[in-house]
Amino acid sequence: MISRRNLLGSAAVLAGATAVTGRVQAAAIPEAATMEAATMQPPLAPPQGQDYQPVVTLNGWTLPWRINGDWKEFHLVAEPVVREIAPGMKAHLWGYNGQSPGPTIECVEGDKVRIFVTNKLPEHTTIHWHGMLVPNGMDGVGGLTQPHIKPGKTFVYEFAMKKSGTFMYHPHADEMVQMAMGMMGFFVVHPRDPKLYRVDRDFVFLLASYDIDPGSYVPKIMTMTDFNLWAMNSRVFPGIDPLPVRRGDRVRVRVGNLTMTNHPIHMHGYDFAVTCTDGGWIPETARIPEVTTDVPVGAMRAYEFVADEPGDWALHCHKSHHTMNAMGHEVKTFIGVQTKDLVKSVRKLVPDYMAMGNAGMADMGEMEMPAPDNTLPMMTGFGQFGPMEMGGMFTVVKVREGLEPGDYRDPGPYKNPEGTVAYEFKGSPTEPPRQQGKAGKSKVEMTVVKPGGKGGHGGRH
Ligand SMILES: [Cu+2]
Repeated sequence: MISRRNLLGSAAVLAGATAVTGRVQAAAIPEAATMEAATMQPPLAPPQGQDYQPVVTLNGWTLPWRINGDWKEFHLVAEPVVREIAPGMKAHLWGYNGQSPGPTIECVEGDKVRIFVTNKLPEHTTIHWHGMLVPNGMDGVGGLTQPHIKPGKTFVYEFAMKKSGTFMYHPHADEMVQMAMGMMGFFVVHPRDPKLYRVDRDFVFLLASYDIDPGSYVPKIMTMTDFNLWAMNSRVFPGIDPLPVRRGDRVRVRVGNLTMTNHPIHMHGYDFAVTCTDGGWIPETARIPEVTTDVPVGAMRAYEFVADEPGDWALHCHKSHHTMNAMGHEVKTFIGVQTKDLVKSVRKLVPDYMAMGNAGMADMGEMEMPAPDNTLPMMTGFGQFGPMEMGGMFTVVKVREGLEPGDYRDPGPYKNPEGTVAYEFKGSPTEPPRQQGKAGKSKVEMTVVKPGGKGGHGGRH
């Protein structure tokens, strides 16, 4: 028989035990894994008793965890890092565990997660778990929901995964600086039912932008819109990993945007449907077919397709300035300008001077322009058919027959079946005369209307 006193007693013991469990176990900090490489690391297989298709982080990795009782424990270290943005350029950023972005955190709906965050930055920080449903005091807003994590200190975040989905983490302390410096990471929560929303390949990346002057290493943190490096996982083309996919795979691509502008992410070769946002899964009846999905600032989109058409399919931001590197926006437009005489006179002062751009800028894709150290060419990269004239947020989905599950190595350029590549016309060289419509026969007449004297806006120009 349980007396009232006993009942109270055991409840107190239970409550005490829970508290003690939390504090005592949190006293032992798990080892913090760190990553030197800026290339895609193999996905981490689910632990025993759990089943999901692990995600793959472009040019990134997944944070190992340890099981402690019924908690999954992770350790993030906020610290200065050196990130290779693409071969030939390194940036001095802030990130987590040796890289920017930080490692991807992966777990399962219902998991209890304890995340240790050690601050090795020169200033305080916090971590906000973007999109995740957490107790208010775990939300990571410095000053509002917790004291800041001072340099040298470690804080502990503890929460249960209330729902599956696509999330990210980033500081909520001196945010403008810390995100401009590269502090961000992906957070994926898999459904408890392993069959729900299952795909064969699941890729993740975060969009970031940096403003790094040619020849320098540190991003200019005050830049608001005029960035010169548009990055996927703090990498730019041609440094971004391709997405190798086996023909027939169901594929998910998850994108988060932590830049200061929207990015219409466009993929060639397929139509797809957005299936998940940072707010949750989209019901099948509400999905619409698209080939471009706009990823707003501070938002995430996951889209899916079945890879039934082999090839090398471009995947990029559709803002054409975002597929360029180290772009100076003060460059003058020279299209149509006769620069010959100008070049002669400038060469008297600067012997190496070259005029570029009077027939477009494609020639920049081919040539190796002299540039300061640690500077990437504006448009670059070579494909099997020539220069690609790209940079920034651009990569390639490589759909191939018979890739092994879990094989994410670059399969090289696509071998197009004979007779399926656009080709040069080599028939009769004489073009038939261009047909002219009715309007073409008579001279087009234009009436120029001069601004009238009564007000308006033309008078003084
Ligand atoms: Cu963009």
